[in-house]
Amino acid sequence: MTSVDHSHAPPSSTSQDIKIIKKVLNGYVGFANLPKQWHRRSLRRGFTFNIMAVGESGLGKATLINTLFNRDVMHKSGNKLNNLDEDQEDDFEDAETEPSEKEGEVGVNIKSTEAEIEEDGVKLKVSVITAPGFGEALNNIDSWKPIVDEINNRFDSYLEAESRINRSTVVDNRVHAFLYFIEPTGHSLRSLDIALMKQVHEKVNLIPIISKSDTLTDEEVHEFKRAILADIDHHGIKIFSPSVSENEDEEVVANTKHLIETFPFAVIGSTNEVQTGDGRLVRGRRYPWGVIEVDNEDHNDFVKLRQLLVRNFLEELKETTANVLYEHYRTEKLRKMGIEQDNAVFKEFDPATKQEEERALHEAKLAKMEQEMKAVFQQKVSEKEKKLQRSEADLFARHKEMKDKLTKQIKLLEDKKVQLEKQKLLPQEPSPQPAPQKSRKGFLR
Ligand SMILES: Nc1nc2c(ncn2[C@@H]2O[C@H](COP(=O)(O)OP(=O)(O)OP(=O)(O)O)[C@@H](O)[C@H]2O)c(=O)[nH]1
Ligand SMILES: [Mg+2]
Repeated sequence: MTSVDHSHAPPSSTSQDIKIIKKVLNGYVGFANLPKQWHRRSLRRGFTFNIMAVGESGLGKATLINTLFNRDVMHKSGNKLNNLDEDQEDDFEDAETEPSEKEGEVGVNIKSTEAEIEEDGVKLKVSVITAPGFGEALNNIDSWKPIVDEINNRFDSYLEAESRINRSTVVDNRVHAFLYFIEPTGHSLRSLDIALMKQVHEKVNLIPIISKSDTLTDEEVHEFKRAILADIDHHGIKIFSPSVSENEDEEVVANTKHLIETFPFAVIGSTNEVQTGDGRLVRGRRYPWGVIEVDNEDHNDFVKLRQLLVRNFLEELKETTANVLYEHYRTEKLRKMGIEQDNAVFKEFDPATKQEEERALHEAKLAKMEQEMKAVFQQKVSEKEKKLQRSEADLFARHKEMKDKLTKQIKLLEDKKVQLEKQKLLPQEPSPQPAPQKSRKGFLR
């Protein structure tokens, strides 16, 4: 930007040409502020995160979710299966207002619990979707169906909202993370586990976890993990794996790789504080032989799970849901409806195609310019040619004219010559006036 400093340039006519232009050296456009703007907007609107937690009854789903957000998001069941620390139950405050789930109900239901939590002024709306009744029937062949239906319905309502004209109000209810709770048997996956995971792995970010891992020894956990990964691999089940970008900080890369190596996480949950042998107050579970600490990486993988779900990869989970899983669902759905997606419509989103398009456009422009230049040149040449032709014709005409003139002169001279020669022959014949001719001859000499 330039500005004229009038104090240096008085408006007198004499100094009109001597304007002193001061350049304001301010190249700062201000887009570096974008993250802050985005941050403020996000703070105002808050973040949403939808987790589906599925596993058989009493596997510690509610406890783990509460441990994850460090508050009573979920209602804990009275099921004491594997609960070695029953006195902890007394401290629990029931935070959920929803009616108590599934007494005497048959089949799988879907339940959603919402909670809005705030940390340092940042709002997070968590929605926890559970499937009470899963795996409880005598025949669990179709146990997964209501779960898959729920995931699909959520995709469908997003698809519907997205195709409405006013998109600003689209609420994202899609499942961003799917925690599958594996019973700590120490053996291998059961057919129910495999059937469920196979049904959902292409629709959600599947995160299998071994729950209540305090009921297994370290060796058992190690062996169980190995067996689970082998099963998952054998059945071609895809589990969520955070992306590792080598461009990132070395420490971040190492940490992410370490997370992946620790799959599937073996976790414990507890919102109760207990005192350790050395007098520390920690979240954990007390045993006659000591305390198992929730937030201690040497004791279990809870800290890693929290990193994966909340601290480091919440955005990536949401992005993968939107860009990969939902996109896949949408394309498949449209294909089934007989609407083949016209990829040309999405061309501009593909940088390679866009670049190619721009190159083609540029080339076409160049070709057009070349054509125009050629045309101008051609025109100039033909004009010159015409001019040359015209002057050639001119010259020719002039040449002809001169030639004609000369021919005429030659003829005239020749005629004269003949006449003279005739006259020359005359003196041999008697001449009436010999003397003046002589004198003329003498004059000519
Ligand atoms: N040993 C042990 N017990 C746990 C752990 N997590 C939860 N429990 C106990 O297991 C019982 C069931 O826990 P919930 O969190 O209610 O389990 P749930 O999966 O929500 O159960 P349903 O709602 O019936 O499906 C409770 O008594 C918990 O105290 C754990 O990591 N280790
Ligand atoms: Mg529960």
